[in-house]
Formats: sequence, C-alpha cells, structure tokens
Amino acid sequence: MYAQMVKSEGMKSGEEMSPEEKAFQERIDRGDKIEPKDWMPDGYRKTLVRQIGQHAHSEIVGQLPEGNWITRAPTLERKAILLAKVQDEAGHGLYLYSAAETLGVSRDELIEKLHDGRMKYSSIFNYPTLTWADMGAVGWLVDGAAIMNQVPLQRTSFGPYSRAMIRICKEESFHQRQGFAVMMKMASGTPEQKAMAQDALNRFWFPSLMMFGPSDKDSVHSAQSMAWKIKMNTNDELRQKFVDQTVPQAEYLGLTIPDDKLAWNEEKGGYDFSEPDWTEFFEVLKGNGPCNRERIAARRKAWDDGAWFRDGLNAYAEKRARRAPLAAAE
Ligand code: FAQ
Repeated sequence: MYAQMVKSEGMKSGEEMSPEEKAFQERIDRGDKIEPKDWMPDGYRKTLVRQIGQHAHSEIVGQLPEGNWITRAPTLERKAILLAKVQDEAGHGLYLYSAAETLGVSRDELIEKLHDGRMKYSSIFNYPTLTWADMGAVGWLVDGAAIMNQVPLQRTSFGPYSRAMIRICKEESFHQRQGFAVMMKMASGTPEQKAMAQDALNRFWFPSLMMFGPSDKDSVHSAQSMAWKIKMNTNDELRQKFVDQTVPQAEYLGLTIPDDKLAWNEEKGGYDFSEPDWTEFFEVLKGNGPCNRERIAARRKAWDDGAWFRDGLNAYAEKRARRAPLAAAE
C-alpha cells in the first residue's frame, strides 16, 4: 500500500536480487532483528549509517537551543529540570553514535562529516529560541514529534538501533511532558505569559511539522527504508498522527494552532491541515536557516575546545596498553 504513495526509484525487484539479498529480505519480512556481524546489503548499511548518524547529530545539535536557556530559567527547579533534559539529549547522541559504530563507521568520521556539511541534522534545530515559552514549545512539540517518529523505530530491523530507541523513547516522553507543563503554566498565567506561549506555538508549529521530512511524493528514501524496516511509517502518516494528537492538547491549553485551514475531517477521521512551506524547509536543509551557521560554529568550537581532553584520554589508553603486557609477564 505505502509503496504506491512513496517514491521507489532504485529499489530492486525480487528477480533483480542476489540470493543473499533475497535471504536478507526474507529475514526482514519475518521480523528477525539484523545484528552488526550479520551479512547485510551495502545499501542497508549505508542507509542506517545515514539515518542513525543524522539522528545522533540531531540529539547533539539539539542541545543548543535549550542550552541557551539554562542560565536564564525562571526558577531553580526549572533550571535543574532543563539541565537534566539537555544532559539526556547528550546521552541519546552517545547511544546513537555507538549504534552507528557497530556498522563500521567511527564517531570521529561522523562528526567530521557533520562539521563539514556532508551530514545533516534535524531542520528544527536551526530555529532560534527567543523566550522562556520556547522551552515549553520545544518540549511539547519538538519532543512530541520526535516521539511520534521514534516509538515505531523501537521495532526497526537493526538490533542496536531498535534497542537504543527503547530507552530514548522513555526519556523523550518525560521531556514532552515537562514541555507541556511549562506551556500549561504560561498559558494559564498573566495575559503577557499567555501571549508568549501563543507566540512560541506560532513560531514552532510549522517547523515541527517539517521534522517528519518532505511529503511522501518527495521522500527519496521512504520506499526502500520501509521495505528494509529501517523506517516503519511514511513521513505523511506520522505528520498526520502528530497533528491529530496535538490539536486537542492545544485546545486544552487555550491556544490556537496558527493554521486557518485546520479542520476536523470526519471521513478520514483526522484533521485537514496546511502543508509547511517546503521552500523554507529545503533552504534550511541547504544551510540557509536562521541559525545553521551559528549551530555548526558552536559544535566546531566545542570539538576544538575538547581536543586536549581527547588527547589525554588517548595518551592514557596507550600507556595502559603498553603496561598490560608487562603486568601479564610479572
Ligand atoms: N531535517 O527521503 P527522506 C530529536 C532529509 S531527534 C533535516 O524522507 P528519510 C530529539 C533526509 O535526510 C530528531 N533533513 O529521508 C530532540 C534526506 O536527505 P539525504 C531527529 C531532513 O531519511 C528533541 C532528504 O531530506 N530524528 O528531535 C529532514 O527517509 C528535542 C529526503 O528525505 C530522527 O533523525 C529534517 N527534518 O526520512 C533533541 C529520527 N527530513 O540524507 C533535542 C530518525 C528529511 O538523502 C531536543 N530519522 N530530511 O541527504 C528518520 O526517521 C528519517 O531520517 C526522517 C527523514 C523521517 C527524518
């Protein structure tokens, strides 16, 4: 069914597959997990490295917009919560880099590709966080969209990725709730606070919808990734689920989704809604979003500033390796 809606260029038919590829596809279809030492087609490995690497980079770059507010949180409790959330995102990045490393790519190589623009990270993190209400909107909408995408990925075919997702999803659901709690506080506060909450929703709504990727007709990877169960749903399916889940939450908050075309469609059992501005999306992907340069500059600086620490760790590891044979001989 999905194959009719998404592009499928470059996909091999059953007859075009080698015997190994056929056997591999049968394992996927049966629901087996693929583990790092198992045989896999090159394309499967490459797609996973791209997606897991991109996902890891998103978690790491995604710390920056919220990190911006740690020193300016309104209370000590909010500061502690935000600090813990941002630390969780670092942890997610590390599990994901480790999952990618099982495919034979080093973390250093992935990071180098992020820094020189050969790898992407989620478009959403190229938007600025201008007020405290943005911390609510990021948790509620950005983590909300991330969970919508990642819960199905717990069943993805590659073992290390699916296992990383289980823990990540548990933590992301706390994040989503803390964001919603910030929004509830702001939306039920003074008129100025409510206006800040509405403004944050206005700015983050469409960029959050873009997190699911281009519409199915323009998604180049979906058909093959779904056949390999690297992706479990199409971009449009998940976007629709996210809108259906989020509209009642906005109503509960007394906030308005900034979309004149938003309307319940009884026939499809979901909301009709406006498409995001795809020109803006592709511009952000090309590096021309409001914060792309700032984000990459911050990551490069962190990498350069950490060089002495990596050198220290390597020197210590080498020293231990040199000592180990001597200790064994004693
Ligand atoms: N941003 O053919 P498709 C988080 C690219 S985690 C940038 O549809 P695909 C946690 C795509 O790479 C958020 N690029 O691609 C958090 C491809 O380009 P390429 C990250 C995008 O891979 C919360 C091209 O467009 N989550 O937020 C985007 O099948 C709060 C064509 O697109 C994941 O990575 C985009 N939004 O589907 C952290 C989940 N969309 O590579 C801190 C795993 C598409 O050929 C604070 N990833 N592109 O040059 C996925 O599920 C998929 O990779 C999609 C894209 C759905 C993102």
